[in-house]
Amino acid sequence: MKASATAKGVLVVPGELVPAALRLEDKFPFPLENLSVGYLAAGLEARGIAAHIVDGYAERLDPEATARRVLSELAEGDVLGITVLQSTALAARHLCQEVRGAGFTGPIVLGGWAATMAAPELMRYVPQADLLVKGEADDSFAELVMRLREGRTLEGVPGLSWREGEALRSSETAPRNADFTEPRLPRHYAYERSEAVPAHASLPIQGSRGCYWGRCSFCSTAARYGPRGWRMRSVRSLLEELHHPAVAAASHRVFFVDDEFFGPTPPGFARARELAEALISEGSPVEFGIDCLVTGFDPELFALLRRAGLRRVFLGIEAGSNDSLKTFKKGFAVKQVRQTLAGLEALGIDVISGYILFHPYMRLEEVKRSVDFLADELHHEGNPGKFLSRLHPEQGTELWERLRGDGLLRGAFPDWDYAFRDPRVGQLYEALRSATAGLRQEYTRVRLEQRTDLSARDTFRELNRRFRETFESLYQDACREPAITA
Ligand code: B12
Ligand code: SF4
Repeated sequence: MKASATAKGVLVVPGELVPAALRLEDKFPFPLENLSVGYLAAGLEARGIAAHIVDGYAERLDPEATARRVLSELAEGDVLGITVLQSTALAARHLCQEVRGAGFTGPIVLGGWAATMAAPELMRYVPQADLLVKGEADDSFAELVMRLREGRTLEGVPGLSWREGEALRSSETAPRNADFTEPRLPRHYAYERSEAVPAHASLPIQGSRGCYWGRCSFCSTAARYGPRGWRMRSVRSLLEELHHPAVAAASHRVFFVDDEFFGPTPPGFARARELAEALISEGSPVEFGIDCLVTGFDPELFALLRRAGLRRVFLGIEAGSNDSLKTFKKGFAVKQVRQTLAGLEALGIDVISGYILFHPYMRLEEVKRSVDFLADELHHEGNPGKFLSRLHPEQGTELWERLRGDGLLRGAFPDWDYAFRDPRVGQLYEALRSATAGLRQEYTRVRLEQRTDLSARDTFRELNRRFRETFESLYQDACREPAITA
């Protein structure tokens, strides 16, 4: 594991193993560019180290194509850094196998969410990797590359783990959260070649890190940063990024990828007001979207944000049953969801809803309530697969720990799964999946035709009607089964 004195950093977002036909960002104007590698590249460049980015996800490269692209950029002696989510660990492993198979002997470094939440498991899962950095690595990755270039000791790099024989050793310097009031601006690499970004995608901006609420039981952000672990950027710094010539020229559509745009805290609400007033007084042409909690809605503030360019809000609604909301520790009830949805609709702001229909602790009645809420109150006439969305237990989250403690956790990293506490819920899920496979295929077919006409909408409506009919019948069957709790 040697880096050359002039090593560059090659940063990679792994490509999906199976090219997905319908990804979230195909339906919504989410960002495609990945800020993790954008911030790391800026950190390297600030130290005079060249950074090259290969984004297999954004470019829809499969693992083989991602590996070929990486190998065409990677010189022996460079440092390869890979950002890994739990869902992309398999693709990351595949990439490492290909790169080592092609003879690359330089350092391979893993980082990102999976590295932070499940360091030993990820290092065991990807034996080709030499090093792993936990936490925010805006500066520590550049520090690591510098030391590798100069052949200095790696001891003391914050959050670093390395191998010693079979054992995994970790630095005594814990990962540090970057100072995020006035951060170094990330490299918006996807916008350096405008044809690389689809027209409907938004440019990502991160206005804060962590989430002040920080309690939701399924959420990796809550597990990583904890309650009150929120840091916000100043308005000055946000405007600096929005005014940057490359950003201004590249996109009139921006998405704040903050987990929770307002914190939610009084300083966070005050910052949103200050930003909105600044954008309005500039006559800014930017349209933007945010993620926020249902409880963050304030009609007067949102009316101001709407004037400043707010057009869409991603709301983590998650469920249509109060019991499920309690299991998720969302801190609000279905009644507040209704009020917030009505308020946003009145202002003409689009809602993108996060929904987890099935989870391991739900009772049968909760399934029925959540299906009805999604169909009747969220006016869902899209993908029938949304009714089959289910919790993916992310390692280190409260729900993952609870499942482990209750003996319901199944599988292994990164493919964690679970048994439903009420087996009837699990059986209903499986029965629905197989009975509605045809409806989901039909939906995918129509979507891939990219039709936006009324007949496509009628087809979606009809598919949803048939889905509910099937659901009602299978739900009644499930209710007739005796309740046995696992
Ligand atoms: C915007 C977003 C999306 C967008 C855009 C993704 C993109 N291209 O960036 C869309 C909607 C497409 C998306 C999709 C998904 N997402 Co998403 N997403 C986010 C969100 C809200 C922001 C991402 C971001 O820009 N972060 C800002 C960067 C700067 O932070 P960071 O990633 O932590 O990076 C820092 C460190 O981790 C570290 N680091 C990161 N990479 C590396 C690499 C190396 C080598 C090193 C040394 C360090 C390092 O240094 C960075 C700088 O400080 C995050 C939550 C979050 N706050 O990150 C969820 C999040 C990453 N998403 C998540 C999930 C589950 C998904 C999906 C699987 C959802 C789904 N069911 O389809 C898919 C996966 C798609 C994919 N293959 O990438 C989870 C991941 C959980 C986990 N434990 O793995 C998160 C954390 C949400 C959550 N709280 O649970 N997502
Ligand atoms: S509000 Fe969002 S980011 Fe905050 S803990 Fe809940 S799910 Fe996570």
